[in-house]
Amino acid sequence: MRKKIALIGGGNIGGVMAEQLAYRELGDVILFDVVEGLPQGKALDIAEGAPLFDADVSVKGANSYAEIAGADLVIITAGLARKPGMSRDDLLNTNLKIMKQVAEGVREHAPNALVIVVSNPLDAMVYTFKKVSGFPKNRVIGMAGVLDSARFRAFVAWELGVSVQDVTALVLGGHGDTMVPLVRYCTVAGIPIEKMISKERINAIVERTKQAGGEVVALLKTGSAFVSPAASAIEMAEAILKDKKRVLACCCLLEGEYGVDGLYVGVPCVLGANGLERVIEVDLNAEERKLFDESVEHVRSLVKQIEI
Ligand code: TXD
Repeated sequence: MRKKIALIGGGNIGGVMAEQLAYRELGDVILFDVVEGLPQGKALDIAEGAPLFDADVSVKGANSYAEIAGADLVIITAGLARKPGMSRDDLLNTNLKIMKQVAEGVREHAPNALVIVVSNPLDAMVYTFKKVSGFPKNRVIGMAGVLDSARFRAFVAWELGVSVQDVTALVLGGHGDTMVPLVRYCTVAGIPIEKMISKERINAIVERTKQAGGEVVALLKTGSAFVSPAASAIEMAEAILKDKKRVLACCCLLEGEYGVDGLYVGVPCVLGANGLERVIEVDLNAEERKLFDESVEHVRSLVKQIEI
């Protein structure tokens, strides 16, 4: 029996996820959006391409939450994306209203689903979904660290002219300018990058990682990155759907871990069939701890603006 995956938001990221999830036969896809015809048109287009990937899955579009009934996994991208000159935080008020509506729809029609939140500002949106839905913390996880870590890995691989496959990296903290790429834990086939790249180049790579989202927004001008975010959400979805116990940087509800209580923050965790299976606490030196705490405080200030 194939899993049922509901994508709430049929825009740029939602469309790419629907295509990738279907063609990799990760489950039957319901693409939901408030715009009439948009999810139905994208779903029909993707479904008609399925024979080219030997993909025997159902892909449907929907404008009614009733059609997500019983979904096993829900991935939420509903909300506005940034335009040039905007920060992720600028999306808070608009996307907060949308997220509350989405949380109510998912709570009513897919009460047992595992949920991956993608919408920005991510740390505040996943917190909002958790509060409104009342779902347990293992079933509500935010996607940001997988994308930020992928960007960090790509920049390191390009710097060294090595395979991206051999670069591992972790980016912790909030999904914004205060994110914390952990240089000490970044390796190429186990070799610390500090033994392969100069300090100034590492600093440049760290800065580019933090600004990578804005770099794409400035080039696209009409929206934000969508292929790599879609791929990142699918990395998390696959870990859950296949019970892979992946160790990934995800936005999780901390209840004492890292000295944080009651906030969603990006940390390493184990993802499997039960969603968030456990948070992994890595040692942070004084400098890393300071940067992490600063990032947590930024998340806290954002969440303080939310009334639920
Ligand atoms: O790493 C990350 N987490 C970020 C997330 C990476 C990149 C993009 N990030 C955020 O994801 C971005 O800032 C947005 O907040 C979301 C979705 O980005 P996307 O590029 O997919 O935005 P689009 O193309 O505008 O799609 C959003 C869709 C659009 O089709 C709207 O009609 C729909 O959301 N929408 C709704 N769907 C359901 N319910 C409601 N209320 C609703 N309102 C709008």
